[in-house]
Amino acid sequence: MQKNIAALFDKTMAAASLTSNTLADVFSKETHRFTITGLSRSGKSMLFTSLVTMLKSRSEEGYACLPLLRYLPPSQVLDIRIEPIEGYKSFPQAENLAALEQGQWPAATEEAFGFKLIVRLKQTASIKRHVLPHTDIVFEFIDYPGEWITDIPMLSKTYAQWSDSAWAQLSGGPQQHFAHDWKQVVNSFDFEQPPTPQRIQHLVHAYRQYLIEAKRQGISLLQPGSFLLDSSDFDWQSFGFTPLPSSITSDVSHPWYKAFEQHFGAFQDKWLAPLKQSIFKETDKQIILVDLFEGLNHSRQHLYQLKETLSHLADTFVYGQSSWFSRNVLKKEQIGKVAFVATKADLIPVSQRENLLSLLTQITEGARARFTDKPIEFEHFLVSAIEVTDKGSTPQAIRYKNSDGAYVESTFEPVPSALKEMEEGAHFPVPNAKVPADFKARILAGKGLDRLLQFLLGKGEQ
Ligand SMILES: Nc1nc2c(ncn2[C@@H]2O[C@H](COP(=O)(O)OP(=O)(O)O)[C@@H](O)[C@H]2O)c(=O)[nH]1
Ligand SMILES: [Mg+2]
Repeated sequence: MQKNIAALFDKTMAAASLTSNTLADVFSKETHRFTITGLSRSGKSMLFTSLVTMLKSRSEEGYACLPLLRYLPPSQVLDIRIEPIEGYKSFPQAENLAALEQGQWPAATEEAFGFKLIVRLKQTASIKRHVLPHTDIVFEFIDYPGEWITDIPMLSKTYAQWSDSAWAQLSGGPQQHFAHDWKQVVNSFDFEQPPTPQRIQHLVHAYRQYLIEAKRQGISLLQPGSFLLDSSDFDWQSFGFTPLPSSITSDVSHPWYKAFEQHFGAFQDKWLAPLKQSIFKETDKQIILVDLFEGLNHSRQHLYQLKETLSHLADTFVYGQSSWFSRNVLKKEQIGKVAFVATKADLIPVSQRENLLSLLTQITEGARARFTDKPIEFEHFLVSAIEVTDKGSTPQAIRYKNSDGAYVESTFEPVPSALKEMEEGAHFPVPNAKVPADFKARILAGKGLDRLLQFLLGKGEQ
């Protein structure tokens, strides 16, 4: 059954506006909505897990790790609470920690989860202090599968436009090497036969095999990403579609064109439009997580492809809904703030992190260029949600537990600081580091979260 997620989220919105029913609440509550977003495997879920762990450790164990001490000083903070957001399943913090305990990474996200962070501050202005003892600042975080985000741009395309661009896309770049089987299926397919559910399923399954394989091989622009998830709310088993050769998409009377155009329309109306409404809502600040290691591990072409993907997604990432821009930037005459954050920085020695930052800045170039005429300020920095590696015996080395559980040292060539420094055919092997037994201490030792909190909590001052 198709769940009506639009209705679900409308309920949440209504509830949100009703809770502020006392005067004190109206004046003492400030809600900020943040998008911490990124492609699948960019490190969203791990980052949320770490943030919640750090905050809980502060409020439950009184242990304030450094970044929190600086940005949420105990002298000002009365209390920090984590609560569910109505209408969303609660973030699987306990499951994620249980996985880490077992030496495994948190499971891939297949649906949306939400949580609120409520920071209760002491009221500092003396008049206000008599009326209201405190101010609550509410931060809302939503975690969702990265596969969804790459589908949002499909909303503004017709089936034929999408099909032609997807066909061209899978015929070039590193992904063309994984599209052979799919193309062969299409070449030997008899499109004179009518599009029955069985024949459609046959094509959809072949196309899905391509998506799965390309994803495994580090390709980032895969549409529809929603088809990659087994437990998708969109019923791609019955309403699936695939790109078709232009000989078919150029003939609007072709039965296969008609069938896929109809399914594509259902995908847009029943799935993408409500999804965009509910998840990619306007937010105060955006943080876009970028994993550069998948690309470094594969090839320079993969990094170019990542750059292209980020540029394609720039509108989705930065605007969310187009109202975000007008509401938060134009009306308030503010400067929009967007941070691009490279994750998993613990996978390379500290001495190489400068290069990684420079590479990140180049990878986001195309995305940023889409906003040159807008008052948006971009920041770049690195994080590690968990510091799984240790310093090595030289500045070029790190130590970690490898997949066999042996504690090893690896010495690194310099990370390329620009795409042109990476040679054609070369790749930068990334260590396959295991989740260590002392994971909790390593979460609290994560790097860059202070910068992230500063970005989130800063009042937007320049
Ligand atoms: N070394 C290291 N690996 C990380 C870190 N964060 C994430 N990872 C790896 O990246 C994978 C994907 O992270 P996840 O948070 O599930 O990404 P999501 O798909 O954006 O939610 C994890 O399974 C880990 O292998 C980090 O801070 N350090
Ligand atoms: Mg996830």
